[in-house]
Amino acid sequence: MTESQVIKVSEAAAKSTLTDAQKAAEMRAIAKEDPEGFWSGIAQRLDWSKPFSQVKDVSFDADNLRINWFQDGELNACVNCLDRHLPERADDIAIIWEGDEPDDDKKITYAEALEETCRMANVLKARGVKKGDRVVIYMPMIPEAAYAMLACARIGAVHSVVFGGFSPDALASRIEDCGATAVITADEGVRGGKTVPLKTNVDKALGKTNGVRLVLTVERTGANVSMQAGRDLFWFGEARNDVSPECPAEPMNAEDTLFILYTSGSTGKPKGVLHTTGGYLTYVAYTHEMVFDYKPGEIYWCTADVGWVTGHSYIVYGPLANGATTLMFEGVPTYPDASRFWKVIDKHKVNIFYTAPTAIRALMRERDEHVTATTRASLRLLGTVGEPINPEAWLWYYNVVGDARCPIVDTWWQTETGGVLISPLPGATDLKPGSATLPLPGVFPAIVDANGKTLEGACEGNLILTGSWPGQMRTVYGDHQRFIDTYFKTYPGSYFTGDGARRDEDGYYWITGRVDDVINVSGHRMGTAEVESALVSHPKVAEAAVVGYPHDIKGQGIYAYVTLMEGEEADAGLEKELSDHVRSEIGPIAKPDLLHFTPALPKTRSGKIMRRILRKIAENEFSSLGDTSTLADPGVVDTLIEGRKNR
Ligand code: 6R9
Repeated sequence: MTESQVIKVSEAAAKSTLTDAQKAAEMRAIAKEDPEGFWSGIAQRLDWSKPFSQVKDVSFDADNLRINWFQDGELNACVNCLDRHLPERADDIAIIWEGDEPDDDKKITYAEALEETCRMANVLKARGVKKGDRVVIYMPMIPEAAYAMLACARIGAVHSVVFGGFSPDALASRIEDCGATAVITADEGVRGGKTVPLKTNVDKALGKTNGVRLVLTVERTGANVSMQAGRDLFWFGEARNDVSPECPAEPMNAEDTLFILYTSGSTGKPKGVLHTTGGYLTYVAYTHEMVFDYKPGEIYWCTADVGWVTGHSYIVYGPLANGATTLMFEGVPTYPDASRFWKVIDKHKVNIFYTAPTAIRALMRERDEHVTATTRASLRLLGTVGEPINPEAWLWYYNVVGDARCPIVDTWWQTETGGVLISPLPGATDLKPGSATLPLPGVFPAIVDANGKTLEGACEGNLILTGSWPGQMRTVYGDHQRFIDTYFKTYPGSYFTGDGARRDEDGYYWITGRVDDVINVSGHRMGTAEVESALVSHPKVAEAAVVGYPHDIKGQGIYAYVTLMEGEEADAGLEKELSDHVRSEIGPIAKPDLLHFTPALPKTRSGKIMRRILRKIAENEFSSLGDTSTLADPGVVDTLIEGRKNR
């Protein structure tokens, strides 16, 4: 496979009606010449209760940072996702829910989704939750998770969804950081035939933090969970039927906060990425239609979890703002067996399917019969997100899953960007396996070298964005300085993505991965510092250094170097103990894939750990360690290499 392989969409899109190249080129030109006119036009796709008079007020200057879009406009995100569709589509399906067990599913119309959302909003209101209050949502993939998000949006409360796989400790620190007063959860989650004790985890988390006055618990399994009088409320059994099915929507300013979502950065503490209402909703509605070429009546399925940004933007807000039918899947790709995705596609006649490279790689290892036993006849477009996709996985997805007739949109974006920034436009962009291709109209990336010099033509360096787009994050909740320092200081005047990228002679972008201390495990971001601080919080650990290394399925695996306290013995028992410790501190996704006990770490004379060397050793690249002369004790390197070879 060479990168020069180009897949022409004319063949790929034989059975589809897609964006034409001419229209895409015109949009790019307008966005460049008249960005304000361009975005003002795009924003008209939403219903504004008060129109905006100014499109944007933006400065990327770190000393005078301003990011405002549609600033004096007013709208409500929930109204835009639900109410406004009722005249035309009250009985159309908003959400197809596919449960963990293949015979468990249901369809929810727009009218039903609105009623459930209003009821939930009324329960929150009755318990004193008001505009600006923070509500943590810790839910499995059930429709009530979407109602919970939209109910918050309806009354102006700020939701912060915490992935159901996070531990009680990780949940507590997020509740604490955003000062949440309410939590919406379920008795248990169900995934891959196993249950997850969500309510019990909430109880444990609330033992460590104050301020939460309401825990609303949706009965998913009916398991026996403990309920604290005065604080805890069951949804079906108590709250839902006591409130009105109607609830007025709070008019929100375009720049009022819609949600906070925690993501890993290069320090130990996850950051609360904050998105506002008007710009975010405009951007996700626009990109959902452009990137997925969404046509009314089509069935669209994004396999992400609502705990991640992909679930926010492309399961809930984008599709619903467009009046689409969005499929929500509770389970995992391999339960009951590895054909589940393809069977669900046939069962619900899915037209557009969006998943992660890690899932594709895992399913590619299974026999192709799992795929070929299904028709997938309804499919016309495939998408990926979360990490670079290797060309082998791309081609398998294209040829086997898509029968060489569905274009693939490889969408590059981040929690911070709110929506997709770089992606093919299906029908308009020729595809190259492994490349996210070109920026969307209205998006202006550049590649710079380490000194900040903008590189032209074909080149490789760090990826920045030179101008704003409406879906951009506005701040780190509670730490605006961290926002400025992280994104706007490295390359003055531009937003720094933290990613490396290459641009080829056709102007196509190839994302090469993170250039900071963040690793991408199965498409989930993990800060190395977070895992390190979990490890050193164990009493037997003296020091830890964590790096990423190539992993066949996960993309990157977590490689942890650990030095023990004097007198402690490294053995398999302790290895498991430390793994379990990280799991309970953060969650299963942070569990090290490889634990390497070492008597010492490579340090400079000033005591800085040389991660470059640790990365190379983890990658088994012993011959290219680079300069080791600044190490306080160069002998450490030989010990580390010996240790690596014995793994
Ligand atoms: C949406 C999402 C963001 C990081 C990002 C980059 C990596 C995402 C990618 C991709 C190559 C793609 N990433 N999509 N790398 N090609 N199509 O994943 O958000 O969880 O914040 O992760 O993921 O490294 O910086 P988030």
